[in-house]
Amino acid sequence: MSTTAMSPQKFEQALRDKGAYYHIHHPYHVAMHNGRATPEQIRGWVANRFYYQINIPMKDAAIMANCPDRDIRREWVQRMLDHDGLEGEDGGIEAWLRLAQAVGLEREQVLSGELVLPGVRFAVDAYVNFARRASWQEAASSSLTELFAPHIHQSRLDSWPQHYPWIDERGYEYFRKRLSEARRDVEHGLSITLAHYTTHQQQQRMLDILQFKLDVLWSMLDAMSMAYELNRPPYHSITSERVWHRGLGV
Ligand code: AHQ
Repeated sequence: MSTTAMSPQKFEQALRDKGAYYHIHHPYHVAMHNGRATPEQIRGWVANRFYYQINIPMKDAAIMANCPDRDIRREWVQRMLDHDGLEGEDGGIEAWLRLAQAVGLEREQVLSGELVLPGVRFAVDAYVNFARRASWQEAASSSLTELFAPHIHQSRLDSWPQHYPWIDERGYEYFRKRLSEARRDVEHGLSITLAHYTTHQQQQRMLDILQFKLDVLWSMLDAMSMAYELNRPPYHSITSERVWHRGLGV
């Protein structure tokens, strides 16, 4: 087993090869892509992914709080603004709420967090807590699942309108918005990553960090599969009520 460091080119390719485990390949996502998702499964996905979306700015703020480099912070702050918006510019969280309304969810219900499944909450919280306690470089590099994000956003824009005519197309603005934002994020995240991980051991650590983030995304869809495909939401054998803990702090 080689213990010499990979060249930056080989290291980047090793990161890109992790795309094999991206959640675009998860059966839940494949069903949505192929038009086999029910309205309840689409709505469940949108309401649960909202918890991920509103936590991204807090994750990015945690990275900035740990980062002493002004030039890095000046660039990283854009990610928070992309989601939280600016004066006169809605931002991604607002766009996601428009997606929620476009699939037939009530804005207030999504904001309440009552539909967020425990498994989704734990996965997202694991990501945010990792960003809070890891070095800013490791937390920044964990965003590199976005290497694969433009493809997944484009795949939704290509397939959902034809499969789900009942979804108001104005809701797709978020996916269009992320096509360019994700590409810009990846450029910055990749430059930080290729500069930071230079030894064999560090590079193996980064591959493990990326796998952790892939696990976060995959586990979210596993929780949704249990609830919305297998009809086994938490406590389903005891009650049909949504009795699990909440606390979406928007
Ligand atoms: O909409 C997404 C987004 O804003 C981000 C930020 C980034 C990060 O900092 O980890 N990751 C990410 C992702 C978004 N959308 C996901 C999707 O499937 O729509 C993909 C996800 C990612 O690949 O990490």
